[in-house]
Amino acid sequence: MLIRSRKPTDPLPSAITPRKHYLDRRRFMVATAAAAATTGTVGAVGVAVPKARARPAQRFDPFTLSPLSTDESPTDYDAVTTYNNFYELGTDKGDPARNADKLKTRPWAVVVDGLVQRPATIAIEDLLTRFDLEERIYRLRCVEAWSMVIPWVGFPLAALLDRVEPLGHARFVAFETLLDPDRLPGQRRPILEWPYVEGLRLDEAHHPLTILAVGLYGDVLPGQNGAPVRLVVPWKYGFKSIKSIVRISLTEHMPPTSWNRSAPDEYGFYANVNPTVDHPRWSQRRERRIGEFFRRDTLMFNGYADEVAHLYAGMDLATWY
Ligand SMILES: Nc1nc2c(c(=O)[nH]1)N[C@H]1C(S)=C(S)[C@@H](COP(=O)(O)O)O[C@H]1N2
Ligand SMILES: [Mo]
Repeated sequence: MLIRSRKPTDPLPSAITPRKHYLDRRRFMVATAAAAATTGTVGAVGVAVPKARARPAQRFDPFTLSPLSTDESPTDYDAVTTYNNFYELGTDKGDPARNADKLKTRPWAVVVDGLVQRPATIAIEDLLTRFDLEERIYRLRCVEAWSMVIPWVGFPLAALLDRVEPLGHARFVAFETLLDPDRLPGQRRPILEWPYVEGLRLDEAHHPLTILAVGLYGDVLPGQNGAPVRLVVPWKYGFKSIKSIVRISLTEHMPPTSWNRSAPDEYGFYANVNPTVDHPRWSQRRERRIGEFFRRDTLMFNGYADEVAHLYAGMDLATWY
């Protein structure tokens, strides 16, 4: 285990380091980590080596451990970074790691716009510092037919939304992945309508478990996991957690989502983890935790019911799947 974690009760780094030095140091670390991440590796025979083996030298440090973290063991780094879904980098689970060197993450900016008082275009290098966003470790479960526990480095999406001041009639948040077939060659094939898009209700987006991740295992995010910044919504099926984001827009109406658009009978807008609602083509009762032999029962809201069930009070979750 490579995480130097901090107990929630420990002082924040900002409380023990003069503020300016702390921010300068953070800016430095993120920038050098980013630079390291763009250098790909090619093996002796010219075959691209999965990025999982090329861990960047620079790491996010220091950080606090979010009290929302599970104490279950994190899934091995190699599994987290070589068993992925990222159709813009290939449809096989191993493709994203093999093709991640195509995804250049510089230059990169995230636009935050729509129904907000203060729209912003944020260079990725400035994402944490521009609004003084505090990154933490969030050790969260994620589930699909398989499941993992991933120690993300991220910050609450709510913190970013607060800074741009949503207008009163904003009710949803729409997300968009980079559209660039050179950097995401899977976009040359019409598997989905590109760019990949996702959405949340504004109250879901404000929930403290909804984070924007910029790293995992203390490293800068690898391309296959959605570099340089991706959403993580741990009580929903994996496809809601959109990768490699370039736009976040506040809207009045429910935005389209890629999988709902492509197969509306199979994928709803909400996609809350729900073992009692079968996918039309398979049961969603059980999951295989990567690294374990026996399958385990999938839990309502992926085990986060205490934290999020109130968001859906009064809704029929078989209708709103
Ligand atoms: N842009 C984009 N985001 C995406 C996907 C994708 O194909 N494109 N796949 C989704 C799916 S189906 C899953 S299960 C998760 C996987 O995230 P991970 O590889 O970090 O575990 O990413 C989600 N985000
Ligand atoms: Mo998925």
